[in-house]
Amino acid sequence: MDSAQIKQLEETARKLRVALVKTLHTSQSGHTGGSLSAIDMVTALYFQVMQHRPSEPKWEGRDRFVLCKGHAAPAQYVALAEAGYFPREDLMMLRRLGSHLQGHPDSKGTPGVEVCTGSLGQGLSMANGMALGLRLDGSTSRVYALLGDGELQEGQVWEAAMAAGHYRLDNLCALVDVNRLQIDGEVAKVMNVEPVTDKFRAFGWHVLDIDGHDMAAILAALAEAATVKGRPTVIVARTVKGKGVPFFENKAAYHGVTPSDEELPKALECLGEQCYL
Ligand SMILES: Cc1ncc(C[n+]2csc(CCOP(=O)(O)OP(=O)(O)O)c2C)c(N)n1
Repeated sequence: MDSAQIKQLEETARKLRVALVKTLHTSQSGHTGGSLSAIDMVTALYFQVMQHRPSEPKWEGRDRFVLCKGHAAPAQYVALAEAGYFPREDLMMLRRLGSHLQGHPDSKGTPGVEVCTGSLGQGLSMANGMALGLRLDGSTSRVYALLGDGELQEGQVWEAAMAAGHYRLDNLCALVDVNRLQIDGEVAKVMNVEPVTDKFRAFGWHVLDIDGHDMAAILAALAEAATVKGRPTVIVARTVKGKGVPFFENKAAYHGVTPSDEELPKALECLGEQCYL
């Protein structure tokens, strides 16, 4: 992958952040910080790494994506819209009654969403099931599961981590968005989950530790994960909550607070975009 292709993906990530900020401003409800921190990984997956067909969401040969930290649904929605799963205008219906874009991913409503998530801790178990099923079918499809670091406080995550190691699920790649903040403050203070890398290694995983906003590093890690045999891979991605809008960055307060009328133009300007409101 040359530098022009990486620049192109970085531009896609910027566009997704712009769409995200506009979407959350319109809905006035939803999760800003943890969506922005995950955008670079989501971009790499949907626009470079995953095999998928927006015009045929249930295509058998697709790779599967599980948004374990389901509250970051807007990050997935802007990627799905940009990829062509549904019209971009639908984003303006986020969290509206009757809309297919619920506050957390709904596989019954939204094309491209594999499973319902939002209750933290359950996603990796579902990803395990998908990976086992694909292996039984002799499929070459891969499963990608995106978790939050606060989510690692859920005990079920570690049962799933143990099972994935036990069953040697090398078609599974977990990505942990380590933005160091959860809903009510610092993960380290609420209940420390570090050292995350050592924990996954102890459960038999291949472990990579990267800067989750470095597109080249994300792509290299995902490429390495696809070559690992006999073990699942976890990419521990160090990120910034609210990434891209400096006055949202590293602030737990912006976990579930959306951009106000005053903040919208400033946020868009930070993202290199004019505001025409
Ligand atoms: C089982 C469960 N408990 C509580 C919540 C409420 N909740 C939503 S987001 C969140 C914090 C999650 O922190 P983290 O995984 O670090 O997410 P991020 O910072 O990446 O947004 C909590 C506790 C939930 N969705 N599910």
